[in-house]
Amino acid sequence: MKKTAIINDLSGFGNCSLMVAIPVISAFGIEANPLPTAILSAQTGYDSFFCRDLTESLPPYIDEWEKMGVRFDSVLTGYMTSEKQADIIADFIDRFKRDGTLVFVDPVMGDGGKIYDTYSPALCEKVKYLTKKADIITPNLTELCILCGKDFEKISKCKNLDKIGPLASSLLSETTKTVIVTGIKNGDYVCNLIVEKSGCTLVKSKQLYGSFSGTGDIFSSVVCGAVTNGHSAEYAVTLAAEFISKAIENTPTSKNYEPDGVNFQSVLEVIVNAK
Ligand code: PXL
Repeated sequence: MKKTAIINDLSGFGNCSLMVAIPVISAFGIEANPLPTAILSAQTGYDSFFCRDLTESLPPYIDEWEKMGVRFDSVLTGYMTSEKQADIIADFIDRFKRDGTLVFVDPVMGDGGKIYDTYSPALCEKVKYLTKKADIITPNLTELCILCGKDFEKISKCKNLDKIGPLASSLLSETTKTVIVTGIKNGDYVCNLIVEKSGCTLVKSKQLYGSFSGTGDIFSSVVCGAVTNGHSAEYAVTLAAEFISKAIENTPTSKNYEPDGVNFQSVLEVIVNAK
């Protein structure tokens, strides 16, 4: 059985991070091995939440995995709580990346032009450093602008998407072969742009009402699962967009922002049937 190390927090409510990554990766028929970075009563978009950072627990946890001699087909990272944690995750990648191990870094730092309150400029720098170790990165437009030092307002105002491709391709390297810019709003559509050395591919979906916690984590988990199973980035992104659209259709809400996230549990068969 293939194995993916999932480095993320466990939030009790919000349908995000490990709460989505474990079931989604499992639906691909891949063993989902969690490395929990923090526990939260609910994700940070709720008015109140408890958070216990697990940074100090990571080194002995990782050492045990190393002693077991486990090998991963892929590694997926997401939200992180501190600079020290980012350093430990970078070291984890150096220790566990073997020939054939795919590294997916979702550079979670913000959304809608805003950096999350819990992300300092120093932590964003660490995330930027971590992206350089990844085969595939999945920034949203806000995160792409942070990674490239660009102004979100200017980039997001452009009606055509011409400015985004060159920005994303500036992040390509010998290591990073694919940059997927997620959730770009364009008229009635939401677009995902896949940027590789060979060119750009745009995957368009109808824009649905609302903004939901955890959809970025669902997206990165689907991309990780599909590519780990040998599918192309385009197949993975098309599947992620379809899965998220179906989950949103199954999530009745009248709120502009829904901290509870989407009801992805009811549509997991989309992945099981496409894996
Ligand atoms: O979905 C990203 C995410 C993950 N984990 C926690 C968060 C967020 C976004 O706000 O707060 C704890």
